Parts: sequence; C-alpha cells; structure tokens
Amino acid sequence: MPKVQNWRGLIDNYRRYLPVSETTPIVTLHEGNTPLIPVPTIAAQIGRQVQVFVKYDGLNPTGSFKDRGMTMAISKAKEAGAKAVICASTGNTSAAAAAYARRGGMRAFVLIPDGYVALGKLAQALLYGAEVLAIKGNFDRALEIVREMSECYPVTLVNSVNPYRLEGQKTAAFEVVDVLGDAPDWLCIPVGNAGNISAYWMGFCQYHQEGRSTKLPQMMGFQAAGAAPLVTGHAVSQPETLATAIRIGNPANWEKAIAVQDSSQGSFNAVMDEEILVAYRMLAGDEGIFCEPASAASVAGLLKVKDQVPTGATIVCVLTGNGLKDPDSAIKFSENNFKQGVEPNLETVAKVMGF
Ligand code: AN7
Repeated sequence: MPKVQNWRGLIDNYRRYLPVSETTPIVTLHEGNTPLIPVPTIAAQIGRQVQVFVKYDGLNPTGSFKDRGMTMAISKAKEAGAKAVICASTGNTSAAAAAYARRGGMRAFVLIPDGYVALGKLAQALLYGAEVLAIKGNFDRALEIVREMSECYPVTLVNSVNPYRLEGQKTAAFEVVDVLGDAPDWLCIPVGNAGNISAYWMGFCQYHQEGRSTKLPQMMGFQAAGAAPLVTGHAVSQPETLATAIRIGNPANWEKAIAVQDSSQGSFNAVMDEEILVAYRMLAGDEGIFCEPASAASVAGLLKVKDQVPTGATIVCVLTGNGLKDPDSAIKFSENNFKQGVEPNLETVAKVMGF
C-alpha cells in the first residue's frame, strides 16, 4: 500500500525528547523529516565499501536547518509572552526567525552584515516581514550587538546561544538514527557558530542513552579556511570565505564545540573555498542535489580527509541549506557556459547542440 505520512513537525514527532508541555503554543511550519539521500559518486571517490548519505536539511520550510531550532525557540518565546525576537545572522537564521516569528505573531528584528548575505536569504527575510538592519560590520560584531540588545530591551535572542535552538536542532540526529537504524560512524558537518554540531551531538548522545543506537559517531566539523577559528585555535577578526553562511570568526558555541570534538574523538578541519566549490558542483552535477556553498563544506571536508575513513564506514554529510538560497554563487561558479542569444529556429538550435 502506498503510504503518505501526516507529519506535523518535529515538536509533534519528538515531543517526549523536548522541553515543551501541553500548554506550550507550538509555532510550526511542519519542519523536519528531511530525506537522507545516498550519494554513490561521492562514496566511489573514497572506495573501501563506505556508504555516504547526505541529510538534505535544505528541504526545510525556509530552506535550511535553522527551522528545526526556530520552531522550538519561537514556541518557547511565545509561551513566555515575548512580543519580539532578535538575531544576528549570515542569512539563514534571519529567514527562519522571520518566518516563525511572524507566524507566531511576533516582531522579528534581524541584524545582517551589509553586503554579505546571499540574495535568497535577504529576499526571504524581507518578504516574511522582518525588520532588517544591515550593519557596517561582520556577523561577529552583529552578534555582540544583539546579545546586548536582548539584555537591555524586551526582545528575545534567538541565535544559537538560546538553548531551545539546540533542543530543536538535535532532532536531525534522531531522524538520521531512525532512518539508518543506528548512528553513522562519521557525521560530517559545516561549522560556523558550532550550534548545529553541538545539537547533533546532543541528539546522538540522547538516543544512545535510550538504547536507540549501538554507537556514537565521530563528529567531523569543517570550517572554511578563511574563517577557521576552531582549527587554528584563535578567533579570526576578519573572516573571509565565499561561503558567506559560515563567514564567522568567533563562534558563539566555542566551548561546546571543543567538548564535542573531545568526547566524540572527532576533529575540526579547514577546507579551501576552491575545495568547497568542487564539492558544490559535484553534488549538483553528479548527484542532482543543489545545496548552498557553506553546506558543500561537509562533502568537501569528507573528500579532504578521506584517507582517514575506516573501511566499510557509514557516513552522513549534513547539507544545511538549499542551493536556491544563493543563486548568484550558482551562476558565478557553475563553469557552465550556457548558450545565450540563440536564434529561434530549428536549424540553429540543432547546430548549436552539435547535431
Ligand atoms: C547553510 O544564519 O550562523 O555552526 O546566522 O547557514 O550552527 O553556526 C548560519 C550558519 C552551516 C553553520 N550551514 O551552522 C546564520 C548562521 C549553513 C548555515 C551553518 C550556517 P552553525
């Protein structure tokens, strides 16, 4: 029998693992339940009978994993009577905060680094009705300001320093284990503020304690080489990478990130922008999966450290955001010289096609 599941969002599905009660008003866009897709051409580049999957979290309602955290953060803010939320963002958090806050009847203030937010993300924040302030500074500066704002004014901070964000995001690990039947051996993930890697680890540990998995994954975090504080061990005052989502020099969850690395026997590694682009094009061109550049860092990283992969390992790479978020990068870096200005007749079209 064909079966269509009535999925009503991750709070509904994983309620018993989340800090919500009967009276919490659930603000949801039915996020979560994203597909875990095999990527055989990437597995083939590693060999040794490894299996590689991508967790395509770009298929969430606003196009990124941030929806997982935002359904929790906004529901809890609403429960506490908040009238407005605030965040700093490289783009995706602002889109998710805007969508969920507006759905919950709250104002959404977002601070973004002027000129460094991908087009789709800005478009979303504007249309969802956020109050957008583009500041003449980078993400790290914006985060400092919104932290202070939330201390001095009646606005709830919904960056990943808000613990409810991580509670929601940990459900991605639950989904991975629910689909695979066990935890993977490796979890490869792009890292900016290190909220998501911390959330995944929480989720894997919680499921493991409940006996739902037999093992815990090694957590492999990847940062862009120009914004790799967790690799170098010191904050980067002027982070630079074309993967603007992870253009972050001073991760808000630094201590948590180090704890995850130590307790999972994982590591942080840097990938060059050029390596990110190779993975970005490979995912789209060989696997039909369109993610944004920052997300491709997980696959770029896996390929970079492929010699360390244990034989027969099961690996999950997290694709955190949808490719449609950043159409400019897709066009700029596609290496696809499409034919423009073609005369509209059969003869020319066939000729240009090489027939
Ligand atoms: C696509 O939106 O920080 O390590 O302000 O958008 O949890 O920070 C985005 C981060 C990875 C890094 N992939 O996650 C923001 C923001 C994508 C992202 C990350 C982000 P964290």
